Amino acid sequence: MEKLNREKTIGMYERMFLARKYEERIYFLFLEGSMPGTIHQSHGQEACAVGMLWDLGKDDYMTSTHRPASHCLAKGVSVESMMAEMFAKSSGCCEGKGGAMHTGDISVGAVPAIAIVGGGLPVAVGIGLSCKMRKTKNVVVCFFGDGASNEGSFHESMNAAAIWNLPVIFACENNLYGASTRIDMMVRVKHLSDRAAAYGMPGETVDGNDVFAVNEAALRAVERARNGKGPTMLELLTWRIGGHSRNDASGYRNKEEEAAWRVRDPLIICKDRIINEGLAAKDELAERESRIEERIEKAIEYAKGCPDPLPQDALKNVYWEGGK
Ligand SMILES: Cc1ncc(C[n+]2csc(CCOP(=O)(O)OP(=O)(O)O)c2C)c(N)n1
Ligand SMILES: [Mg+2]
Repeated sequence: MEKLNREKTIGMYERMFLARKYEERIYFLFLEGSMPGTIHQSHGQEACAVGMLWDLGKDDYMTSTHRPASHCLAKGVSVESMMAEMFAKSSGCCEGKGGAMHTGDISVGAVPAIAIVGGGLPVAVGIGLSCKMRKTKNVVVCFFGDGASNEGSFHESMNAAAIWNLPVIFACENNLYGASTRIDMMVRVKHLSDRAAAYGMPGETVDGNDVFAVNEAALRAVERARNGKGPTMLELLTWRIGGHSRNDASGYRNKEEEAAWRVRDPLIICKDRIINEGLAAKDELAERESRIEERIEKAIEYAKGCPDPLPQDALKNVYWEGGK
């Protein structure tokens, strides 16, 4: 096992903790009825987001899904602008028009999330083509779920990225379910990463709850992409702690399954390693955690106090036929 860098390791832990607490607070705010819309949450999948995106720059891109909170926070979208978006405020990262399923901020390379399952894949390929044509050396990380890997857009996008040798990293978060349907009812390959071979690109299955394993695989894939060696597919094995969406009690998963994944919580795995390797003591981490919790509470207060969007701005930044 490689020796860990203190600053980076603690930074990755803090980012995962931020995403976890953000999602926990959103859950309660949502149940309270203070937020409009719906939610698909990413608790349990934080290591995929943070491990994949930690080493990217603002000029590198990320496309996300209907479950975008961890991805966006990991790419550097501010918690304040995300919170304001959740309250549908004009200071939200999408001016209050996107909501939970469409968060993003292009100024940090987070393409506003695309909630159509499989919809982000061709967009990522288009961005990859643009990077290649402009010779920018930037890369695109494209997140999608196991369910999305059965969409036609997955196959077409993988093939296009391969034949054009594009700097795209296909990051499949295999959380074993597409809504309530278990993966083994939907595919006959052992590993979703086996599908990469069909398009002539490397594919790897990684422990998606171990931020270090994800990050090592991401660094290999990013290096290939930056050096003109083309796309990679990474299958990140993970598990969502919550239900599919707001009203899902996950009755299709059993207690044993839940217990087995709970002990593999990505935050616990990361924290244990930080402590075991002596990078930080428990007290230091607790202090850092409480600063993050304070920041989230402040973001909630800030968001609640922001103005609502103006009716006359309803069509601003909306592209429609006949619009300007
Ligand atoms: C094209 C399309 N079909 C169906 C839906 C409804 N839907 C939203 S999420 C989802 C399941 C997606 O599963 P997966 O890709 O594994 O992502 P996960 O929810 O597990 O993160 C479905 C069917 C949709 N948004 N888009
Ligand atoms: Mg899934």
